[in-house]
This record gives sequence, C-alpha cells and structure tokens, in this order.
Amino acid sequence: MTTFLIIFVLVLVAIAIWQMTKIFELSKLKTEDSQVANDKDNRYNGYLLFAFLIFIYGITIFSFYKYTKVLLPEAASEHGGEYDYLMLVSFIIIFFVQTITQALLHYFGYKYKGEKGKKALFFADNDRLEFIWTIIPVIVLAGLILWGLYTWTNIMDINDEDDPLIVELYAQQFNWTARYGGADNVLGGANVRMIDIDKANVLGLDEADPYASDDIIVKELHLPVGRKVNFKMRSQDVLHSAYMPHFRAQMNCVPGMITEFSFTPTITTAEMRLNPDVVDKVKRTNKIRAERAANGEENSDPWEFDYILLCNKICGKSHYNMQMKIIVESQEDYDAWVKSQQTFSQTMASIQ
Ligand SMILES: [Cu+2]
Repeated sequence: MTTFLIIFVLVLVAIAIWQMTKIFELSKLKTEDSQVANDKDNRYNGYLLFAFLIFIYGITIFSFYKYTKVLLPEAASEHGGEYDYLMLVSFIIIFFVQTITQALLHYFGYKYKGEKGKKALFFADNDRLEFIWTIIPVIVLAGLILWGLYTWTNIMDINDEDDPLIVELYAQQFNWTARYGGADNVLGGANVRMIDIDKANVLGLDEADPYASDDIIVKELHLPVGRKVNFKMRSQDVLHSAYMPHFRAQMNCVPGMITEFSFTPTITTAEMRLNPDVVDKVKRTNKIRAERAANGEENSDPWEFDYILLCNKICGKSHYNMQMKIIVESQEDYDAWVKSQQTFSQTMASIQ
C-alpha cells in the first residue's frame, strides 16, 4: 500500500513538472505556434495509447495476482454454488470482450493516427456490420439475463416445504438479535410497540401469545448443517441489511415489515476452518496481527475464522461494527446448544 502511494505521488509530481514545462513553453512567444496537431503530436498520442493499453493490462494482471486471495472461500450454502457459477461465467464473458475490444481500440487508435496527406475513409453506414455488432451482444445479454432470472427465482423461493428452521433476525442500531421458535418452531407475535426494556422484552414479543413463551432469544446465530433455514427479518429503527457473505445471502431489514430469505448451510464452521483458502487467510491475518503487536499496536490475539452476519446498509456511526457470529454445527451440537438456552417465558419469570 505504501509503495503504491509513493508511486502514485511520483506520478503526480511528474505530471506537475510536465504541466509546468508546458506553461513555460507557452509563455515563450513562438512564431510557429499552431493549434492544429502535426505529425509529431499524432505520433506522440499514438504511443500514449499503446502505453495506456499496457497500463490497463498490467493493472489487471497485478490485481488478479494481488487480490484473488482475499476473495471469499467456496460458498457454504446450497444455492451458493449456483450463484458463484453465474458470477464466474458473467465475469469471463466480460473479461474476454474487454480484453479484445480494448486491444483493438488502442491498436487502431495508433495505426490510423493522423498523418499529413492521409485522408479518412468515410461511409455513412454498413448494415451488415451494424447487424453483427448488435445481434451478438443481444444474444449474449439475453442469455445472461434469462439465466440470471432463473437463478434469482430459485434463490428467492421461500417456501415452507422440507420443514425449515424458522429464525428471526432482528436489526437495530447497532446490533443483531436472533430469535428461534422454540420446540414448536413457531415464532410468537411481536411488535416494536410491545418492547419493554424493564422486563427485558427487547424484541417486543407478545407476552399473551402462547407461541412466544418458548421462543429463544440469542446474540449468536447457531444453525444445524443441512437443514433449510427460513429467516424473517425485522428492523427496529432504520434500514439495515442482513449480509451473510459466506452463504451468498443478503436481505434488507425494513422497519414496519418482515422480509424473508432462505438458505441451507452445507459446511460446518469446523469444516470451513480446514478449507485451504480459509487456512491461508487466517495465517496472513495472524501474521499482520503479530507484526502490529510487535509495534505496540492493538490486536495481538490470534484470530480464528467464523462465519459472520454483517450489516450491509450504512445505518449510522457504528454501522461498521454491527455484526453477529454465525456457527454452523451438527444437529446434535445444535440441539445441545438449544437446550442450554433460556426460553422467553423463563427469562420473563426470572426478572419478575
Ligand atoms: Cu445496520
């Protein structure tokens, strides 16, 4: 990063010096000063086009080399693979077209640069050429859009088949709370108007609703692997967005309404910690932390990978830190965890 900044500053300095020499040249009253570009100017611009082509290809290769490793690891949800594949194919097509068209654009810019006595060939239209460069993008884009719509419909299909686990994600400035339906897997009624902080009813559950009494309210999201989860999102104050990047999932949380998203986690936290990309990332992060600790900066504890729920809508000053840990585990571990949690009625009873 520092190297990049230094290079950037050097480039800026070079540009500044170049501009200053230009001003100097302009200030000298030249007799043959003409605003019309001559052969030398055109050649100069032609070489600059080539230089720019090399620059954009270079920065592309550099970015691939430098930043591929910070991308997300393989998707940890059932629909995630499909989503990633669509993204990959879209990127390959864009990348292929971009590489070819940029090369042609800059090469022709150089080849057909202005020269004394050279005249441009002019024709008003060419139906065949226009047909070709219209129909190919139409077919490719229509294909991508149809495939995208199909994938979108699949991902957004929230139904109650296969007995999904029902989980509420409750957003507020600046934290998340999760609520499970309890033994009956049915969430009790809730409304922000029923929030009663003195009684620890932080989510505004309807105390008279029998479905609410066995609800479990937690600050850490546990999910059993392989079981579909239907999330119901609520927000207390402003727009938030529940973003679970490892599961390729995101849904806005809107005050006054319940939004939904559904996915099936396929990889447990323990398994994901063995993923080579994750192992690599943990190593790199801990190396940076150790260096910082050696410099007397914060963060000396080693970091361990965990799935995470983030807020992905800028919702206020602590938005950046609005997150909740997600643990995907075996059904047995999940059941044991649920058993160890207090139900809503137990919490209410212990407070009164
Ligand atoms: Cu937020």
